[in-house]
Amino acid sequence: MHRDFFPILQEKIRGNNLIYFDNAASTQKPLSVIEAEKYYYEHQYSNIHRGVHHLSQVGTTLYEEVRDKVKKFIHATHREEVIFTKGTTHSINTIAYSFGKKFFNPGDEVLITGMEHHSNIVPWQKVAEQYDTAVRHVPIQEDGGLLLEDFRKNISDKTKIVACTWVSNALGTINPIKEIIAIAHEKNVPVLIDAAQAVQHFHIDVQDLDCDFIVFSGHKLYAPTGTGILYGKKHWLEQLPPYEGGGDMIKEVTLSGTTYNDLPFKFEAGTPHIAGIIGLGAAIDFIEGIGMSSITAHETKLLQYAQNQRATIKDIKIFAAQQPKAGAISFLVGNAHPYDVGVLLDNQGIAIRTGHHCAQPIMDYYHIPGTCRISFGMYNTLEEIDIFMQALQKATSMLL
Ligand code: 7TS
Repeated sequence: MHRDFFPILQEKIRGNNLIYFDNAASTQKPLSVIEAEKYYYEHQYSNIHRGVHHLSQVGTTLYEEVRDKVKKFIHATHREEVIFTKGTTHSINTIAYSFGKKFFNPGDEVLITGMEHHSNIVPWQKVAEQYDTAVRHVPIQEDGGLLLEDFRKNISDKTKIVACTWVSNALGTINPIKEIIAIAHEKNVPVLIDAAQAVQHFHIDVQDLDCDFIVFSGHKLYAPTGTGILYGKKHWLEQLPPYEGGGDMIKEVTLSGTTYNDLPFKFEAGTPHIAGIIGLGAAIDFIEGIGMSSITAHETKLLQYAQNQRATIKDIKIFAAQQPKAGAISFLVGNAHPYDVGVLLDNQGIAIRTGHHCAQPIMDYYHIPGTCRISFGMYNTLEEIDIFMQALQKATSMLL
């Protein structure tokens, strides 16, 4: 599906056709995204939001048009609810810092889950420590899911915010995020959704979800690295203090004090990754040209096919096999070390991810050092899965 748009898929790896199954780490870029960045640098480049000159105005218009595209893409109510960041990690750090500074007090609690990526754990721990606030978590279950009942049990008057991933990067599990948001809202607790592994796989509608904050990275959405989105409901963002200080985020600076700019600029200090954001706009155009629902349908077919092929691999254990999933499958074969499996597959031109996937609490829960993870993008095919299964058989027969 749409492979011709992605130049890198023509590459040979050690003489083999590249099979790229590491899309949860980052997706490859279509030519239109690469060209959009290149065109900007060749014909339109200068800094934005500052100059009266032609190029600065062109750049500002292009950059701000992407804000409107993102607003439409996630169905936000207001364009100023869309903040450009460097990525998911930067977005979560922004909210953890700003929300914590405004609302955390000793004895308060942040509720996360046992299946978060480190970037939805560590920022909360760092900020909570500062205010003597506790970070609690909803435990992961043996089947790779979370229980709604555990959210009900763990949200109390002390809970200031819930921060939860929509899709687990390490297991692929899709969490019942709408129900989680509803449970938190019953107790007037806002929710931040980490959509880093969701936004590239299915349609997001922030008004339908009623989430308070949602974050994701451009580079997992076929867009350039160094770009990300922080969406927040306007009434929340208006209340929060800025995270970083510098140019663009100010209204007036004197040597004795500063007043801050309005949304969204209050959260966008310094020169942003202008070319990257323009590339993000091109990626959204590209995805909308194909249609998110056809991407979802194609990837679901790949996932089901790959899970059904597991019978062909002796001693394979797929984690969270019964859970609804998007994008990723995590597995181990016998006692073969994931790293060894990864190297042997790489020798055959197949890129997979091995290790703890920056989700060490999940690995601790299962008492394993890591897993092998294959993760799909819109351009992967059933034939690639067949080749992968044969390569995996070959690799594990050497190791076991
Ligand atoms: N949250 C989730 C759920 C993620 O999967 C990732 C990156 C992040 C946050 C951080 O995103 P970043 O763009 O700011 O780095 N996940 C992965 C992965 O699974 N393999 O490499 C990066």
